[in-house]
Amino acid sequence: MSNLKTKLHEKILSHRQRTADLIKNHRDVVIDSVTIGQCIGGIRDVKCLVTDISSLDPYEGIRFRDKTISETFDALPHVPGCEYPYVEAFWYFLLTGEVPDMTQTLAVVEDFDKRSQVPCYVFDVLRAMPRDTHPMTMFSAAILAMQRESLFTRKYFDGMKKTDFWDPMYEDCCNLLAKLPSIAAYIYRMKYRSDTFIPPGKYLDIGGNFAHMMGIARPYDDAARMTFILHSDHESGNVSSHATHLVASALSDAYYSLSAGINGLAGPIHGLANQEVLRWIQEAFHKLGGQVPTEEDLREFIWDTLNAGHVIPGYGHAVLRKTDPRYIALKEFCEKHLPEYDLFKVVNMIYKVAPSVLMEHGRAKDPWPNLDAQSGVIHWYYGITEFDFYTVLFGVGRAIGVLANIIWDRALGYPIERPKSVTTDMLEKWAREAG
Ligand code: NMX
Ligand code: MLT
Repeated sequence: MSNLKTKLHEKILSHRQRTADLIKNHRDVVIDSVTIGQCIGGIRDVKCLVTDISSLDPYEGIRFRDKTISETFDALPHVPGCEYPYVEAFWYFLLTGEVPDMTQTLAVVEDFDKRSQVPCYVFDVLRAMPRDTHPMTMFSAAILAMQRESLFTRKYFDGMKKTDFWDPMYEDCCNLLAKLPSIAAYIYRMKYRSDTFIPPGKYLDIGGNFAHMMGIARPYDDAARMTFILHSDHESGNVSSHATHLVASALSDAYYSLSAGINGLAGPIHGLANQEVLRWIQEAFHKLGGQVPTEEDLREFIWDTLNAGHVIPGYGHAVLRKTDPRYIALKEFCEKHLPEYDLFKVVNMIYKVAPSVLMEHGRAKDPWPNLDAQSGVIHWYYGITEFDFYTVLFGVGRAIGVLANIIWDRALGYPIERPKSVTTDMLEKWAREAG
């Protein structure tokens, strides 16, 4: 090790003790309006973000514009002959809080169709990247590459009134959102289907078009609609939403902001957990020589994972304290469309075993599954077994929520986000003063 690195390592070891002591012995000391525990511990539960797009109760789970998941699915206009609503109707609903009728919905479908053509240079950027680049890196790079298209940035530097900021932001967000399904499908087909691109269809909604471009037959269009809607928003404090909002608060445009949010989503304990769930299940199969695990096998495998110091992917949550209703909604889809599928049975078995193991382990505050525990099995069933693609599907959905939010951020003129930091010395002084 270099001198510098050795010195740094010594410093880290002694500093860790100080931080651990503050958390263990002084976590409830209040400094201004937060505790030392919140200040060091990921700002948990501090109420300092505003959004009307969705709200999250620890026991009920998500509401979109005050509607539960099933109320949302029931209220919005459905694609004729399909089980799930138009994603475009959901976008209208998230932006306005009003349920659109079919005419209003079809107007958004038509508008998105006009905005959906991806500039050729985006494909050049993707093709220039090594083919083993992670699909989330490709997705984020494609979004960032399009930043030159931003109307907001152009109009801002031309001179624009603050009350007009929302307008080009709206245009940027619609332009971006309309292109994401094509970009996602392009990445998939380039990486995993021998570079065979399927051009977008005409007069199709987002879900229908995505299934078409992926080359997957019905009812994958419904699986896509459901996936995009369920992953859209989870109030504003989660990493991808917060990162998007934070970057947008510097008046960075939608391209910069969404790319930042997608980078946050790519973390293994945030959105990337959906790929990790399938990787982990495959490891369990592998360990058992390809056999479907029994409950006992699974219990042992879960303990092995925990004892190795790893998390059980798809389980736990920073806010939720019961089974994620998005998990339930995905499970209902599986019960209808793939009830006898072995992998779905394994996912159910994990649900039966993992919470009690996590409770016995005693670390996780929430031993219940989140949506990532259930989403991958659906895509696997329809032939997308390349699980490192799953977070891109999360990302297309998440874009709907975070883009709706940053349009409203501009509309309401929220200021640049700038919390205050303190030093460990200060924390220790306040801890001493509090006794
Ligand atoms: N398996 C093992 N340990 C866990 C788990 C889990 N699934 N969940 C939490 N813990 C541990 C956590 O690592 C922490 O350990 P330590 O004391 O050593 O630091 C302890 O339990 C307390 O953590 P919590 O306060 O319960 O959870 P926190 O709010 O810090 O983190 C998650 C929330 C979601 C990051 C965490 O539950 C986790 O890592 N889950 C597994 C990964 C996952 O499914 N992420 C997806 C979340 C949803 N999404 O899509 O973003
Ligand atoms: C999300 O959908 O963003 C995740 O459940 C994580 C979160 O809400 O913190």
